Amino acid sequence: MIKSEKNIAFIDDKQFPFENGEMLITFLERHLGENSIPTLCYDPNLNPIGACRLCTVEISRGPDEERKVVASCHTPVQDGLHVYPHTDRMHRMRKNILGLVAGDYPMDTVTDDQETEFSRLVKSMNVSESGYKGATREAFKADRSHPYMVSDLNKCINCHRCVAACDEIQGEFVLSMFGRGYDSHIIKGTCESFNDSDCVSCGACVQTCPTGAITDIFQSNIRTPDEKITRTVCTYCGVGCNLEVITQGGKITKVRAPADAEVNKGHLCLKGRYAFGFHNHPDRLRSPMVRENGEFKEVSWDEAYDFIAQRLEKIKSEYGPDHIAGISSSRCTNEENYLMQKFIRAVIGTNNIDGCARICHAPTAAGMQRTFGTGAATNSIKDLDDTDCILVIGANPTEAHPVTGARIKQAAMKGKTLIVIDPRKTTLAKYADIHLQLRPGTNVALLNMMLYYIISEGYIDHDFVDSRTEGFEEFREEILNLDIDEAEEITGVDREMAKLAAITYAKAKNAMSFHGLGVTEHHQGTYGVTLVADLAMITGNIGRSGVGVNPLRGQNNVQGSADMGVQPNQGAGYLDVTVPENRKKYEQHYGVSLPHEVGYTIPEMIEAAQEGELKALWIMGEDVVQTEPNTEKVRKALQNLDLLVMQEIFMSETAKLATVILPGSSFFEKSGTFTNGERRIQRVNAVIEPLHDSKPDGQIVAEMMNQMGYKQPAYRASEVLKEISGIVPFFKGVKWEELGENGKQWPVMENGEDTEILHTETFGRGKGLFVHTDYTESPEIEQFGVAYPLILTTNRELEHYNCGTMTRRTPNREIVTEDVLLMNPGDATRKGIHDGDTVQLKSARGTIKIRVRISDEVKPGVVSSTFHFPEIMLNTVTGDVYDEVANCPEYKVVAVDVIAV
Ligand SMILES: Nc1nc2c(c(=O)[nH]1)N[C@H]1C(S)=C(S)[C@@H](COP(=O)(O)OP(=O)(O)OC[C@H]3O[C@@H](n4cnc5c(=O)[nH]c(N)nc54)[C@H](O)[C@@H]3O)O[C@H]1N2
Ligand SMILES: Nc1nc2c(c(=O)[nH]1)N[C@H]1C(S)=C(S)[C@@H](COP(=O)(O)OP(=O)(O)OC[C@H]3O[C@@H](n4cnc5c(=O)[nH]c(N)nc54)[C@H](O)[C@@H]3O)O[C@H]1N2
Ligand code: SF4
Ligand code: SF4
Ligand SMILES: [Mo]
Repeated sequence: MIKSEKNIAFIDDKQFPFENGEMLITFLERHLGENSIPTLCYDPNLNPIGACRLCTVEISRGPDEERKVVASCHTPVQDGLHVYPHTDRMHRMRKNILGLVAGDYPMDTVTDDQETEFSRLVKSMNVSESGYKGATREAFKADRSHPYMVSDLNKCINCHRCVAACDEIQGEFVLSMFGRGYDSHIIKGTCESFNDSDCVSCGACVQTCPTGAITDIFQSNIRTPDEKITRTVCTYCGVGCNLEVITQGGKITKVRAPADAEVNKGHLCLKGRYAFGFHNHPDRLRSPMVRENGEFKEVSWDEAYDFIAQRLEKIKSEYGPDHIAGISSSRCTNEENYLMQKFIRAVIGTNNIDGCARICHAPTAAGMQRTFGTGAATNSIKDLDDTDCILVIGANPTEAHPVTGARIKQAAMKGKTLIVIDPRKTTLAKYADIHLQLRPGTNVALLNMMLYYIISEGYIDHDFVDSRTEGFEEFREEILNLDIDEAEEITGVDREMAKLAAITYAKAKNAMSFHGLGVTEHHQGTYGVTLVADLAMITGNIGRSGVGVNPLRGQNNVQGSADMGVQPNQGAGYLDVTVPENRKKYEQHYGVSLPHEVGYTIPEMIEAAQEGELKALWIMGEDVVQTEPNTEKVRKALQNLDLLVMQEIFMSETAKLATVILPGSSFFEKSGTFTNGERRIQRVNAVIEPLHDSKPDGQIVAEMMNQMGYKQPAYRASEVLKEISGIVPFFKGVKWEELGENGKQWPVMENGEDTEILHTETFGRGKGLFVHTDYTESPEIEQFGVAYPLILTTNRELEHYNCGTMTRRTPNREIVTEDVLLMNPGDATRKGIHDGDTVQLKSARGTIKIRVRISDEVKPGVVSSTFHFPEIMLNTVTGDVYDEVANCPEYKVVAVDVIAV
C-alpha cells in the first residue's frame, strides 16, 4: 500500500485531499465535477439510502490490491484508499442496473425537451428499455387532487427519496411505501391522494424526485432547455429563503430551492415555492390613480406626482410638516425603506415615520436594546446544530417560519430538548418535552416564576453574571419576592412544571431561545422580552454558538426596515434623532437641517388622524385597515385625512380609501437587499421587468423627492446601498458586489468581515443589564373581562400571509378558504355550538361573523383565530391596548364573547 499523508485518498491512483467523515460520492464529485457519479437514490441533503447501487465504485488498499465494489453514497473515505470510479466493469454494471429500471419506466415520456435526473442519466448512458420489460401491472391513475401537488406513479422507480425528504427535511411523514414486491408503491398517509393527506405542500419531495413521478402543477423538477434562472430572496417571511426563479420566454414559470443556500439548504415552504402567482394576477394595480368625485381615475405618473406635491406643499405651509406622516414597508427592500425615511425626514421635514415593526417586534427591539444594547437576534438559525435545549416562547414557526420550524421539529425528533411556552397546543408543542400552556397575557408572571426557580435552586451562572452583567443583586431580590401561589394562579401553569422547564433550560450546556409575537404583542410586551433576555444572561447562554435570544422576525425585511431608520425616534442605524451629534451626522449626509422632535408611531398617527391633527399620510405597502387593531376606528381615521397616498401592488382594504394610488412593482421586478431575522443582508435580484405601468417603490420615492425639490440621484439600488453603507455603522463594509449568493450578517466591518454571533465579548451597551418587572393584568381584561369572558388570541396560518392580498391570489386560497375560530369542546358544548357553525364573535369594539372549528388546541376560556380574510375582518374586534414601552398593539389578548346564531 502506498503510504499517504493524512486525509489523502486516490482517484485512479492520483492523490486528492478529503474531509473527515466525507463519503466517497462527495469526495469524487468535488474532484471530478458535479454529476460525475451517476446515482438515482442519492440526494446530498438526505441520509444516504444506498438502494439504487448506481453509484458503485471499485476500491482497494493499493493499486495492486484486491478491489471491492461499494456504493459510494454511504461509504466513507479513508486515508490512503484507492478509488476507481469509472472502470469498464463499473460502466457495465451501472448500465445493467439502469436498464432494469428503464424496463419498468414509460420510456416514451423521456423526451429531449424535458429533463429529469433520470432522463439525463438514461441519455448519457445510452440506455433504452430493450430487453428488460418487467411484468405488466395495472397503470396507476395520476393524482391531481391537490392545488399544487401532482403524482404519476407510473414514473416512480421506488428510489425512496421522496419518503426520506418528507421525513428528514419537512418532518411531515406523509409519504411511505405500501405493498410488496412488484406492487409496492408510494402512498400518502393512509390514502392515495395528496389532497386527503396531511401534506403541507412544501415541495421537498418534488425537489428530490429524480423522475417527475412526484411533481407539482409547475413541474418544477422537470427542466427544459429554455429555462433562465435568477437567484433571489423570498418575499414572505423573515427566514429569508433563497429562491431560484425560473423564467421561460420572459415569464415566471417555476421556483426551486437552491441546494447551496446557507439559509434554506434546498428547502422552502409552499409560499416561497408555489405562491408566486400573485405577481401577474389580473388584479395587479396597473397605473397611478387619483380619486375624483369618489371614483379612481387613471392618470400619468407626472400628473400623480404633481397632484401629490401640490397637496403636500399646501399642507406643509398651512399646518407644518408635523401634520404629514409616512408608513414604510417591511415588504420592500432596504434601499426603498432607507429612501422612504429619508423622504419623510429630509424632504417633508418630520420624524413621523414608522413601519410594521411597531405592531410586531418593536418590543423586541426596545427590550433587547435595554438589556443588551442591540435589538436583533444574537445568533443564527444554523446554531440549532450546536444547541442542547430549544426554548420556543410565543412563536409558532411551523406555520409562520416554516423552514425554521421544520428544522426545530427535526432537532426535537433527533432528541434535542424542546420547551414550548404557548397557550395553544401548536405543532411544536406536540413534539415538546415540556409544554407550558399558560393563560394568554401572562408571560411576565411565568418568566418570573422560571427565574425564581433558577435563583432559588442555585442554577445561576455566577461567572457570566459577575463578569458580563450589571443590576443583578437588585434583580435577584425582586425575583425572590415573587408570590408563587399567585403566579401559579395568574398563569394557570403548575409550579412544578415551571420549575422543571426553568431547570431544564438552565442545566443545558447550550440553550437557545426563540420568541415571537406571543411575547411582544402584549401590554407588557417589552417587559416579556427583557425577561427572556434575563433568562439567557442568568444562565450564561450568550456569546457562543447554540445559545442566545433569537426573535423570529416576521416580515421578509422587517429587520431591514428598522435598521434603515423606519421608526420615529431613531434614524438609519438606530441613532437617536433627538441627540444633536446624531442629527448633525444625518444632516451632513442629507444636506438639509432635520427635525428635532420624535415623531408619531403608527397608533399615534391613527389617533392624530382621528382627531384631525394629521392631515396627510403616505403609506408604502402596508394594509393598515385590515391589519391594525380596531378596524372601524382605523377606517374612520383614514377617512378624516386630507390626503392618503398609497403605494401598493393590489387594491388592499387601505388602498380603497386612498386619494392617490401609486402602483409599486413586486419583489420579482426589482433589485435591492432584504435583511432576514439573523441579520443577514441578502441580494434581491430582479427576475422580470416591472409589470404594467408599475415602478419599483424606491424609484417612486426618489422621483417624488426630486418633484419636491430635493436632489436625489435617479434610483439605483446599488447606489443607494452605497449611501447606506456610509451612514449606518453596522453596514460599513457592505458592498453590493461583495454580498455574494448568501449575503452577509451585520455588523459588517470595513474589511467586509461579517458577524454570525453577537455579544461574544461585550454587549452592545458594555455590560448586560438585568431588568425586572412585575406582572400586571391587561387593561383589556380589567375593563372588559366581565362582559366578555373569553380571551381571543390571534395568530397566523401557514398558507396565508398577513392581510392576504398576495396569498389569496394564488392556489393557497383553495387550501385554506377562510379564517376560523378555534374553540375548546367544553366551551362549545356549554354554548350549544357545533363544529362548522357560524357564530358572532363580539368584543367592546364590534362584532364579526366567523365559523367555529372545535379543537382542543385551545384551553377552555380561550379562543383563537387568524386575520387573513377581509370578508371576516377579524381586527374589527381587536382592541386599543398597547405595549407600555413600544406602543405595539395587544393582538394576543382580546376580551370577547361568542354567541351562537
Ligand atoms: N404563514 C404565515 N407566515 C408568517 C406570517 C403570516 O401571516 N402567515 N406573518 C409574518 C409576520 S409579519 C410575523 S410577525 C411572524 C409571526 O410569527 P409568530 O411570532 O409565530 O406569530 P403568531 O402566530 O401570531 O403567534 C405566535 C404564538 O404566540 C402564541 N401566544 C399568544 N398569546 C401568548 C402569550 O400570552 N404567551 C405566549 N407565550 N404565547 C402566546 C400564539 O398561540 C401563537 O402560537 O410570522 C411571519 N410569517
Ligand atoms: N389580529 C392580528 N392582527 C395583526 C397581527 C396579529 O398577530 N393579529 N400581526 C400584525 C403584524 S406582526 C404585522 S407585521 C402586520 C402586517 O400587516 P401588513 O404589513 O399590513 O400586511 P402584509 O400583508 O404583510 O402587507 C402589506 C401590503 O404590502 C403590499 N405589498 C407587498 N409587496 C409590496 C411591494 O413590493 N411594494 C408595495 N408598495 N407594496 C407591497 C401587499 O399587497 C399588502 O397589501 O399585521 C398585524 N396585524
Ligand atoms: S410536499 Fe412536503 S409535506 Fe407534502 S408529501 Fe412532499 S415532502 Fe411531504
Ligand atoms: S419559510 Fe419564509 S422565507 Fe422561506 S419560503 Fe417560506 S415564507 Fe419564504
Ligand atoms: Mo409582523
